[in-house]
Amino acid sequence: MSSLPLSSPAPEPTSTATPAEPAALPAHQPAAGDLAVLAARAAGDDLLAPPVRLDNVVPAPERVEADPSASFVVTGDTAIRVTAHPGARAVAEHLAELLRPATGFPLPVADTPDVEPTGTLMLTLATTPANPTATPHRSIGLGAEGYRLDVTGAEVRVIAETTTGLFYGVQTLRQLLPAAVESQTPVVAHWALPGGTILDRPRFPYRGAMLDVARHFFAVEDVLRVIDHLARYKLNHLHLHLTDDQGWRIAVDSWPKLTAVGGATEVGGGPGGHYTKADYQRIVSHAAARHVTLVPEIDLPGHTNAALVAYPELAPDKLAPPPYTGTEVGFSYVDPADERTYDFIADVLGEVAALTPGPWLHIGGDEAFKVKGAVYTGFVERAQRIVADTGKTVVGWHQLAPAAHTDGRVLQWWGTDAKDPATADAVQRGARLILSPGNHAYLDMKYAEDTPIGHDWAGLIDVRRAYDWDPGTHVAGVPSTAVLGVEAPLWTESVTSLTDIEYLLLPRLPAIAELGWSPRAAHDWAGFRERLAGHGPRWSTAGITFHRADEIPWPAAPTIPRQHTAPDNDTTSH
Ligand code: TNX
Repeated sequence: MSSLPLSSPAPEPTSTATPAEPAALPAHQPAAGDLAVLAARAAGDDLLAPPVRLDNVVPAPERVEADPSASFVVTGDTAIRVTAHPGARAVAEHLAELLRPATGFPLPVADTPDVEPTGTLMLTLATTPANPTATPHRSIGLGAEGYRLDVTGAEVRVIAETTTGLFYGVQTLRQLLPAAVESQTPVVAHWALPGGTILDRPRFPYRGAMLDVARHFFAVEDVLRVIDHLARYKLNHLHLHLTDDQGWRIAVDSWPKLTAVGGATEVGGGPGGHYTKADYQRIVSHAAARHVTLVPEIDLPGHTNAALVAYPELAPDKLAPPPYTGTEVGFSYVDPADERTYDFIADVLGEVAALTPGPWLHIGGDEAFKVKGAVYTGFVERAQRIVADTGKTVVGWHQLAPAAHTDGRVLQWWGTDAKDPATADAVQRGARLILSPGNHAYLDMKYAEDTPIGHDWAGLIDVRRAYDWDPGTHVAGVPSTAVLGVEAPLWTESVTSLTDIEYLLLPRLPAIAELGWSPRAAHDWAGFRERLAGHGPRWSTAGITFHRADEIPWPAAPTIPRQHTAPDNDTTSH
């Protein structure tokens, strides 16, 4: 990074799990006068430094045509103009909020009824009723999430058919500015964007991550921050694993003991916790503002010990089991032979559906080892009908496969051997697949033997292993047309803090994001690791923890030359 923060970036979260990221400033800070000198020098350096390359974007865009002769410089006079439309205006405000802290520029936002807004930085929604004919991008059809970005010496223009497309254009624009743009305090830098055109749209419509908030509970703020990480990489779904043996995390008014009793535990015996409906709504709206859809999971019929502790009437023997704070799986289940169980499911799914604007309800279905054969499929078929009655579409782990097909049904593949006749058969009968192969996409797997947290039952997953597979051809007998997309699950048996979450997510989450977004023709490990490397300084500057995987050629940490001998006789050179 060739720019100089004028004050320290946000502090790195600390954890023994995370190798300390070199700070942007040395521990011993230069005096104010030195800072001014260094700032001027950094600004001068930056004037000479080339801007970020136009193709240096993660996930890789569909088409990039660089114009090396042009670059646009964001200055204190830059203004954002946007098509008059509430959603488009919200994206323009989001852009301004991304750029204001580091640049210190006012970046006023104004909307306009003009078919083509004019100004310096323009976001054009091409298909508003006021603007039915403005489709200069028709050549590729940008669709529901695509965008076109044009950068010339005079202006920057993002065009899309939807506000989601505009949002993704803005995420790309953010990556094309120097890493210092991630600073939360003003930085002296040359805010250049590389010239040229990007035409971009996703390969798959479903691109997601899962956070297990049941094994360990995580505060709303932590979930919001994970959503921010998703949005950066154009991931559009957050699957929340809300219930498991160790804890029930979502308030259900008609069954209040689920949270009061079932929510008060977690792995290791901590106090657990749960989301009130207001908490959940905060998550929903933060996600919506970042074009992320929430996918709530109520895991059934297994993984239900917390529910049985709260309501023993749901247990097969009608006896309350002890609360569970270990990490075994497959021992608990709600009684499939009792009608009360289906009342419970209808109440819970009804309330969760009412809180959730997105189309999906995930009903788990994994590792119900004690509910077998026809009893299992019968249970799943009833649960699927209950989901349909809420107006939502069912998602479940691929163990749901043998049950009857129901409209729109989506299975989530978490196998490690890339073949399963029952799943292929369910796809033949109309199911679509989300790809989360345990041996590539499970972000709770360790990177390497010495990774301090995580599992290894599906093997070690370094960045290359997370990246080098093809969701379109991965499962035998499942054509790419049946693949809805990809999801990276993060189970949290050994994950106890936001720092731990970020350490496991980054840098593998962008690898999964690229598989979901970029055309297969763009798949290239050598190029990906180079592009990914530039994100290290972005995360450091933003105070985000990540694993400095040695497969990635991270740039050297920024250094500030010492101006004077330190009073403590420290002669270390920086
Ligand atoms: C398997 S994957 C599980 C989870 C565990 C995970 C740990 C799946 C659907 N079930 O219950 O947390 O392994 O990696």
